[in-house]
Amino acid sequence: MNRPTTGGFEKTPGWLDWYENPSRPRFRVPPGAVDAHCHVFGPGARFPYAPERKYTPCDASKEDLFALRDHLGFARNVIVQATCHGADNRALVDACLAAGGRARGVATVRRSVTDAELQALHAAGVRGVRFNFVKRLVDFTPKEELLEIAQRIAPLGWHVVVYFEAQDLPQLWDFFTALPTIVVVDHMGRPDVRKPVDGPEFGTFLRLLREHPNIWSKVSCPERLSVSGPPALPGRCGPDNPPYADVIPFARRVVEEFPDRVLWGTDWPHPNLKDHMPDDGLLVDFIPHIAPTAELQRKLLVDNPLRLYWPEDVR
Ligand code: 0GY
Repeated sequence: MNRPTTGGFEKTPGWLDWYENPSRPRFRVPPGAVDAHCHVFGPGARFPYAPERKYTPCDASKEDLFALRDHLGFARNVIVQATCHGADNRALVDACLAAGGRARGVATVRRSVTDAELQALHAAGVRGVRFNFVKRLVDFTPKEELLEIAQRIAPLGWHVVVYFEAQDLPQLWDFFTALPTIVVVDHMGRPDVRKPVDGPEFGTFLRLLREHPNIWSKVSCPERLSVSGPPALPGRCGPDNPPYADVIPFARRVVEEFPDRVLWGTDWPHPNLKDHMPDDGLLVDFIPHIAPTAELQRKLLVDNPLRLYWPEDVR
């Protein structure tokens, strides 16, 4: 992969660049596997970062994303619009078009989006919109505006991806459960993994999925959720030395209880990590710890993302 560039923008202080030489994972993903949560950033010189952004990343180009896809053994990507590009989806669309059918997208749109613009996004491969409730990442958008967007994208067969933090779920519950589409929760609703997996906070999240069969979850971002961090000896990562061990019980619970409604992604290039940048190969080695059987792995990595993003390829 190339060295990260910045395209004339000044990176947020302390910004960690993505890992240049990820290890080759020991775990072999099944044929047709999808990395269902990743981003492209810029390059800023061609696709400038949005004026309203809360951080300025290093560039993370489509070429680098596709090289990572091939290195890790994935067949396809789902590229999620990152907040540093606001509602300007040009970098996302460019990457989807360049992928030759091997990438789909999740866009950010405003209420002002036209039907023609939605159609153009669909033609490029967009299949969802993302609503972000993480306060350090975005300014507030009124719920009625989001609901209006959801009602407009529903007839296209798109879904809504939501990103929020665990403590905010109770106040967002009514809004999420009123959405007229499939709803995909990013990173298990960001549980505090110091709290018990059987405790009330994660219990609320599990209840959301139990009571609402249209709600799915990404079991991604152990590196973001972990307090224990990566293993001390990454080279010896294995059954007795798993990566991000404190996240495993949470992700495994979700995979085992909702095997047909889970997705997994690298989250490359890992925005806003200040202490530690994960080796993406190690992230892939996390998968068998949360999806311990071949059947669970196939659902998580192939069947579920295909149903949502490439339904025309489901046999
Ligand atoms: C992620 C997580 C983060 C950022 C964004 O769009 C974004 O800027 O999603 C974060 O900072 O937690 O999924 O990429």
